[in-house]
Amino acid sequence: MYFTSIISFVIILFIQHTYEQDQDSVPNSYEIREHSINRPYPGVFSTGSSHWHLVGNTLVTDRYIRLTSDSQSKAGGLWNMIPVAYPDWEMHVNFKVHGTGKELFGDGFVIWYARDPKLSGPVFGYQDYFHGLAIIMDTYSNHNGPHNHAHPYISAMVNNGSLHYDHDRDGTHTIVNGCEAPFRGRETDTLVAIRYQNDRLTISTDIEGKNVWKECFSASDVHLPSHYYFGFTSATGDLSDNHDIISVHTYQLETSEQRRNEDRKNIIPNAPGAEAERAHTEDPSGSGWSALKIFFLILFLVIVCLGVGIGAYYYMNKRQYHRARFY
Ligand SMILES: [Ca+2]
Repeated sequence: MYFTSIISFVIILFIQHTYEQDQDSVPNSYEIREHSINRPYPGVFSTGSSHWHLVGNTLVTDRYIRLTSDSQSKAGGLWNMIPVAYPDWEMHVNFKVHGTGKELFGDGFVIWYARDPKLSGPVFGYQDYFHGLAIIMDTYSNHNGPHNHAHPYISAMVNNGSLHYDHDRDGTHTIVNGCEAPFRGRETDTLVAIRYQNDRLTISTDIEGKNVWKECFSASDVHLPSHYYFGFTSATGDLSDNHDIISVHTYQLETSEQRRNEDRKNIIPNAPGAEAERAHTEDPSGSGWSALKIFFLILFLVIVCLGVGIGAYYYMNKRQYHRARFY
């Protein structure tokens, strides 16, 4: 008992020494420098000594980290290579999405808490069927019809590797929750906060230059393991935009002792409150007629069978009548 107390004391001293306490931004929390990035940016990226890695077309200037520039068919990523060992956290991301397009621009970017860093693929530059959490900052509306909404739109998706992100439906088939947030092309700073504490995910924005957080949504029953990685990816296709990360501040939040002692490493990401995945269906094209056609076909076959049956009955009766006469 005495020994564990000493160990705890040493750990507390170590935490206070290593992490800046930032009571102003998030109460009862410590900023984790290893999971934060700010100007001036580190001198090196993507080396053995750096814990921030760049993927694809990402470029760094002294003012921003640009995941994609405003040109077609670009994809880039920024990944932190130190797994998140603490269960509860809050991340503040200062970002900027802008470009020359007035009506047509896209596609947006994603903030990841994912098992496998540095991959690339079709989901805003990252792989589909991923493991973890995606906060999707979607600027282009691919989908019109039921469940559609205005863009830009912020949504969350939790995946255990089995779900497909459907761009054609803007991910509405797998969404945990979301909100409309006109963050593109703002003159003022645009920020998003992602808080994950006690299995509750809360997204807030500060995009109106008021220095106030406004809740986008909050969802309970979101289960995420520890030891995943933070990352940022974006991709352009026919449409394009600049997708810039300006700064990231990550805070370790207070965690109950019970939660601290849980084996959180092996939790399978899941969010039972999310939309049940719907099959990708094409837009209606007169499928109602096929049932009617089947009905008429069956009716026709019944009439034919009846006709044949009645005909055969009369034919047999007639033959028996003839036989009776001759013998
Ligand atoms: Ca979209």
